[in-house]
Amino acid sequence: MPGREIINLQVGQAGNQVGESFWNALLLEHGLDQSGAYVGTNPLQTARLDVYFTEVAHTNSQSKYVPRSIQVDLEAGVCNRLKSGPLGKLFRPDTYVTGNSGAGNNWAKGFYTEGAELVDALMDATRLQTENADTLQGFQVIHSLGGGTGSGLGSLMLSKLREEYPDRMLATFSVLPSPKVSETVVEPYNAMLSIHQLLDSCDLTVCIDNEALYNITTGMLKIKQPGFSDLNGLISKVMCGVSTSLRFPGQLNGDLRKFCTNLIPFPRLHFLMPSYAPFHDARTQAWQGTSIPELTAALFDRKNLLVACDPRFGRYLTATAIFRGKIASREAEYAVHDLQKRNSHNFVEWIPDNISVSLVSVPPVGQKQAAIALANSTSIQEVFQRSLEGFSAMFKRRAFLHWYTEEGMDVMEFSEAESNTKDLIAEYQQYQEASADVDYEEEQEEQEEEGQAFEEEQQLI
Ligand SMILES: Nc1nc2c(ncn2[C@@H]2O[C@H](COP(=O)(O)OP(=O)(O)OP(=O)(O)O)[C@@H](O)[C@H]2O)c(=O)[nH]1
Ligand SMILES: [Mg+2]
Repeated sequence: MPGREIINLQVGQAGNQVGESFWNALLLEHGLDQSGAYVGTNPLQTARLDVYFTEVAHTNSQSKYVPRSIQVDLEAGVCNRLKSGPLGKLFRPDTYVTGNSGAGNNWAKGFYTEGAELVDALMDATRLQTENADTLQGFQVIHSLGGGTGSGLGSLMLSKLREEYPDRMLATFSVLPSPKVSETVVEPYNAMLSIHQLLDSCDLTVCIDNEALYNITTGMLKIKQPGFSDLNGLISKVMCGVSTSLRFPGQLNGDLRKFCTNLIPFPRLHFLMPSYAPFHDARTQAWQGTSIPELTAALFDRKNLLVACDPRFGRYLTATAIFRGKIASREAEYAVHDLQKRNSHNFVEWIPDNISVSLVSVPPVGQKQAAIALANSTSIQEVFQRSLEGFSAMFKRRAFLHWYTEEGMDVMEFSEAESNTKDLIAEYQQYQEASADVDYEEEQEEQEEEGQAFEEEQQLI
């Protein structure tokens, strides 16, 4: 039986702020008010509410739906704002886990010192949630990679979850730092130390790049000085979009495991890039294309990606496109396959049928139709390259390292993170260049034969 419940964990400032935006959007889509009471009319809204919500008896006649979510931060400020904000009554009070120091943008504090002190409480809160789940499918983590808590404690938490729930799926929505949005100089350190962990300790990472969000808000949406709420509005659209197949009945990729099966051909290459269309310009009320082929073209266009890289310079290993609203499935399938045919050099030919298409009749609130894609493209190496350059420039001179070593971290871990990221970039490049002509088995045999010949030669000598 496929798994059902997902537990959301939002960690650190970005995690909780993005999380608030995500839950707000989810409430609207499922016809729930801000206290979790159902006020909608469409039965599709309630069919799979149990994926993200626990139903609790509220009054005699009505239930309340409580998010299956844990809110974590090493300082209490952001969580306190959440508690006293419009969603204050939504979350269970015992699902907040906070410290009082913060990690001061230091990954080592999040992973080794301050965070390590909070992680047991965090796992206790998680256990309370898992014990109430019938068939848990897995966890989703929302965090940033540039600070100290979401990145460091987020990584520690993932390794603990992997240890305790080895057969459950672990997905992350990870916000990558950009100098256009933040001025903290050590962010490339924190990001790369996190990527080093994410490679092993989770199954799927949806990459959300503040650089791309900044470009979309200032360029396409013409917002002069975008704030986090502008960026988070875009993230929640995408989070709702990619989770539609988990939240509405009868969908392709209906649980996290199927998602991974179809999108992740190699376990390390699990960093996915989301895209969305149409982006809506609130001021001009302009729509960025309405026909299905236009929506489809936008999904595979660099401008609509939430990751700052250019897919034209890489190749798609896999992708999934989700269309929302009243859209004919034949038309959607045709548009996607037509695009793929016309740009076949951008898709690896050794994974046939590597784009899946699904349809959800419920559109996002306030829109008639929309489309979302999640792609596994080798061009994402550009993002890792950007982090690596920022990292290596400082690491060469050992700049700012004392902040980390003072927390007991070994410099070796920095070197390992650097070489692991270099390897990852090389792996993407290798699959980008791989063609279907090579017979893998033959290649393996040849290599073995060569090896044997070499050994025999050695023996003769
Ligand atoms: N998109 C988005 N990015 C954010 C938000 N808040 C912070 N960031 C980014 O996240 C990074 C900083 O991480 P935070 O999430 O603030 O840090 P933290 O996890 O709370 O860790 P510490 O405060 O260092 O303990 C920077 O790259 C910021 O630009 C947010 O609400 N939305
Ligand atoms: Mg913080």
